[in-house]
Amino acid sequence: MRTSKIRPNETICPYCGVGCRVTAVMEGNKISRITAHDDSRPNFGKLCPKGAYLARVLDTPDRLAFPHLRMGRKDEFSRVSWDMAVAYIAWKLNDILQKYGPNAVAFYGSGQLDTEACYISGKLFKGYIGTNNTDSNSRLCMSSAVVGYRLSLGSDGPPTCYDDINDADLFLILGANMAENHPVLFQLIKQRCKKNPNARIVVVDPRRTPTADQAHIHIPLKPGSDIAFLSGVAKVLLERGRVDRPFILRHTTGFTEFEKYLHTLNLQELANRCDLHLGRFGEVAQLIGDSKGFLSFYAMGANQSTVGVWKNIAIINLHLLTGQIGKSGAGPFSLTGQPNAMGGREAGYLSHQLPGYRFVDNPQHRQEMEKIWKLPPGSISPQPGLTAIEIFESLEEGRLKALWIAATNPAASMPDLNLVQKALRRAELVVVQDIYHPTETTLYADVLLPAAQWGEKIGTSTNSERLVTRSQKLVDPPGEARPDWWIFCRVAKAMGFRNFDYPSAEAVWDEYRRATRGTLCDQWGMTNGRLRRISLQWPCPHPLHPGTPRRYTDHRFPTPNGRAHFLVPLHQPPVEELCSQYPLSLTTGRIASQWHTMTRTGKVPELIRMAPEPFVEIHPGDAHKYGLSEGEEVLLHSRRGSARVKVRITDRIKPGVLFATFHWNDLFGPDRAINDVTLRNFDPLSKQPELKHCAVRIEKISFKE
Ligand SMILES: Nc1nc2c(c(=O)[nH]1)N[C@H]1C(S)=C(S)[C@@H](COP(=O)(O)OP(=O)(O)OC[C@H]3O[C@@H](n4cnc5c(=O)[nH]c(N)nc54)[C@H](O)[C@@H]3O)O[C@H]1N2
Ligand SMILES: Nc1nc2c(c(=O)[nH]1)N[C@H]1C(S)=C(S)[C@@H](COP(=O)(O)OP(=O)(O)OC[C@H]3O[C@@H](n4cnc5c(=O)[nH]c(N)nc54)[C@H](O)[C@@H]3O)O[C@H]1N2
Ligand code: SF4
Ligand SMILES: [Mo]
Repeated sequence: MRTSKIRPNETICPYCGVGCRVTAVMEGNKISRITAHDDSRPNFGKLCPKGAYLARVLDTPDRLAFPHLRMGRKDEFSRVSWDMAVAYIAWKLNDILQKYGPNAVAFYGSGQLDTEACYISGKLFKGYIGTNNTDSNSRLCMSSAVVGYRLSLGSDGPPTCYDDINDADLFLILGANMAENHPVLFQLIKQRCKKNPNARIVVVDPRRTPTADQAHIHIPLKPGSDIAFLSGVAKVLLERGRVDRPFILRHTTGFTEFEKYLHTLNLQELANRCDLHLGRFGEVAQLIGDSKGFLSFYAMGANQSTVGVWKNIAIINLHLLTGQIGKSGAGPFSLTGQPNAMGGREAGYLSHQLPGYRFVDNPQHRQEMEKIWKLPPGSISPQPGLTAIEIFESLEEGRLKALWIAATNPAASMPDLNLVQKALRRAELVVVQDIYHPTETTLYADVLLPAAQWGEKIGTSTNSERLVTRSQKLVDPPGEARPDWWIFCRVAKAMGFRNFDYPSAEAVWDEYRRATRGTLCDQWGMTNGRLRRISLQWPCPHPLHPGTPRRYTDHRFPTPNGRAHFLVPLHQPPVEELCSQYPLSLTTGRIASQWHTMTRTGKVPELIRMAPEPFVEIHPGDAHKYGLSEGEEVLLHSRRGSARVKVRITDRIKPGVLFATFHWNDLFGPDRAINDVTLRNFDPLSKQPELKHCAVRIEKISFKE
């Protein structure tokens, strides 16, 4: 579908990866409200409440409008000039580099930075400082999807696009609560079902979520048992001959081993592992077998697991088995969480990546980037750097000395916050670049750098369907707040590095798009002139190219032999076993009205009213067992810490399982952070932590007092 022209005052919503286009209604030089145009792709006039209330988050009393510095952590912050803040950081970093070498410093960024900022932070740290210790909150979010795509199909990046929804007749939504977290995209699915009454939605989630409410089939499996479930479905497809043998023969490898593995499985045993009736495999297999367009959407219920990569691979296996990939209406479609987690990956912001889907451990890739960055050969280290959890572990152990954090709030959003707090306290230098102060993380900083936020700067992002859109500047940032890319350049220059003189975001974009030329995520054809007018989907290899809605339509995959791979998934239950002391499984996630650690959405009264307090969902049977009543405050305890929440009794959750959100944190009072309770164990392949399960017990507060 052709994309409509970007209108004046039209920009992109800075919340979820759906990437809705929003239009600001201006009153003088202020945004008074937000609307959306019916003919603007991808949301066609639709918005969710978070996007609709965006105008409220710009002018708030806690906006960080000036750089701040303090000499000791017990001191108050003082407002300083940019020159002073930048000179201090440059001096401190250079001192640490001289004493301990480049691997004593790290950068922790975010899928909420625009591509320009992700690119420049990588150039500074990986290129000029010479450390690959630059990771992002995507490590908690998308890294299992990244590795899954790469192992199965040869490259990161979804093959699909939103238009596929209109050609699909089966939607498998696994570990994703789209009605709350990707609401506009879910509306497109619902619209499709209305138009085509034969279309079906299957939701695989241990909770009966608002998404499950609207599904034709809900599979309430045991948390962590997805691989058993997906393998069971694959086995039934094979047994019933509902597989696409010509596709498998021509376009895949590894089928023989996969088939052998399926033969060894016992369906009843799999059903027991999932805590499901045996018949459910056949029910879903039948729908997949009959489907002309099978599209699967998956998110954190798949990724945030110690077997997150294998869950991704198990989903992709179903598509390879049935040839449901590389054609319209079909394919695996990982849902991106943040507005630019896709662009960040393209810009190479994880600790093993370089721009253009390149890798630090590939000599040719390093050479190419050294040339673009005008660095002598050998400047980029071949060692993948520390990942999110490892950064905080190293900081706590004292091996890492300095951490620069931008557009993420790890003192609230990382698992096992006790570790994070100890780590930040031990660091010699903590720089936090945010749009507000205080946040849970700015409280640990030595230097605060004020960033311009959504609507206050020009910046580019890629949404879930590889659609690249340029956001416009609508208003001036407050005080001396500046775009993130500008801040990185300023410090780079103060550290004595050349090649950070960019007159504008567009100049940064030009260098970046050149860096993607000829790569799998080619954006060379997306000139500034074009992006000022329209959005484009990569690959877009030359300035007249219309962009590519769908990948792999020739069924050639970017693997050495051009074939996609069947891989035998490893099934393993969640790491932390339940025991008599911690008998309940806690899963964590989101609700529709709030965004992450609430730094923005927590300031909008209309959104707060939709869900005013932190809660825990508990099954009526469990509530009875522990003598709990609706609305009472309880403490959740794990081996690591505790959090205080209100009881919400509901049969939407399975017996033995609890659900809480990670939205409310320390700024809302003591014991509010659910990540004091969660676990830092991660998938060994993707290093993504298991935020969807830990063992807890529930305690009445009255017992304690
Ligand atoms: N309103 C709102 N929207 C958001 C966000 C937000 O903060 N608020 N954040 C954005 C971001 S960054 C992200 S990553 C996405 C996340 O979007 P989602 O992945 O949809 O969000 P979650 O609520 O974390 O988890 C999804 C579901 O996984 C289920 N689940 C837990 N364990 C398992 C399991 O073992 N198997 C299966 N199959 N399911 C399981 C949970 O019950 C939950 O319903 O949302 C984006 N959109
Ligand atoms: N228990 C549990 N924990 C989780 C998850 C879970 O499901 N359960 N999900 C994980 C996932 S998927 C994610 S993505 C993370 C999200 O966790 P975080 O990354 O911590 O999320 P936010 O609260 O959105 O933090 C973004 C920060 O950037 C600031 N900011 C906004 N715009 C800008 C900007 O333009 N520039 C700068 N410099 N700053 C800006 C905001 O004020 C805020 O402080 O949480 C993870 N943590
Ligand atoms: S669906 Fe996502 S991108 Fe669209 S308005 Fe809501 S939060 Fe913004
Ligand atoms: Mo995320």
